[in-house]
Amino acid sequence: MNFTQAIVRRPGKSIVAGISLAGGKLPRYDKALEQHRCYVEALTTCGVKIRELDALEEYPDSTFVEDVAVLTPGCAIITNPGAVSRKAEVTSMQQILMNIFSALETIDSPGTLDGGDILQVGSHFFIGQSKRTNNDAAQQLITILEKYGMSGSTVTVNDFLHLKTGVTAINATTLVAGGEFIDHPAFQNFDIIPVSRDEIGAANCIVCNGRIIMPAGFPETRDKLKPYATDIIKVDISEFAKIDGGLTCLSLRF
Ligand code: CIR
Repeated sequence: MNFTQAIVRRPGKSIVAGISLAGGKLPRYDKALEQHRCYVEALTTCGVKIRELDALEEYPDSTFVEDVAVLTPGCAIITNPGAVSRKAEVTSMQQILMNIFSALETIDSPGTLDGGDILQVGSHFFIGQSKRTNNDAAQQLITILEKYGMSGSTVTVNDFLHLKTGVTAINATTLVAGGEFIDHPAFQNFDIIPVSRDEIGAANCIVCNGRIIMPAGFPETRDKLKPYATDIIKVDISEFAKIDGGLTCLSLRF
């Protein structure tokens, strides 16, 4: 998990209208902006060059750039997000990725896929089948991956918004996982760092050039992760969590 670059998009004032499963408190724009700044700083500390895109006010969830593309060593894949209000977010990302990647692929209707459902471990991609990502899209993605010498397989997601809300990779053989993914058959060949119910938000971490970026407020998981990194950077993403956003969804890393 070595990255040199990341794409992020500043949240807009419209973030208060982002989709929320729980429908609880609304994010505060000023606080979200400050948390986003700290997130960018954390990636920069990891040695990543940031391309920061302007806010797209017409799309309240557009700060969650991870959902609109899947970046692989062979190609960039433009997704077809599962939420209707998010579909048009792909247009501007396609323009940007066209200038970076020589090969661009797309997931097409009736396939729907959110990048948050894609967990890459080496050259294999686990594809969460969730409320946002369907089997049609999963099969399209597997065909694309195989064309470029990679592979994919599906994992059913029942209890989380996305696959990576509940499980992320720490290295080629180790995952940090919560809930249904702690002892899921799809991950039986991995060492699992389990996240307790109280710290479920900590299952979504970013490993970047030897460091781990994790959400603030999860001391038990932080201690478990310490042996796996030269440094652990905590970032408070409470405003994004109010609308079901985690750490990974705020960037596209490559
Ligand atoms: C949504 O429901 O689409 C946004 N409110 C949250 C997206 C989070 N993205 C992610 O986990 N990859």
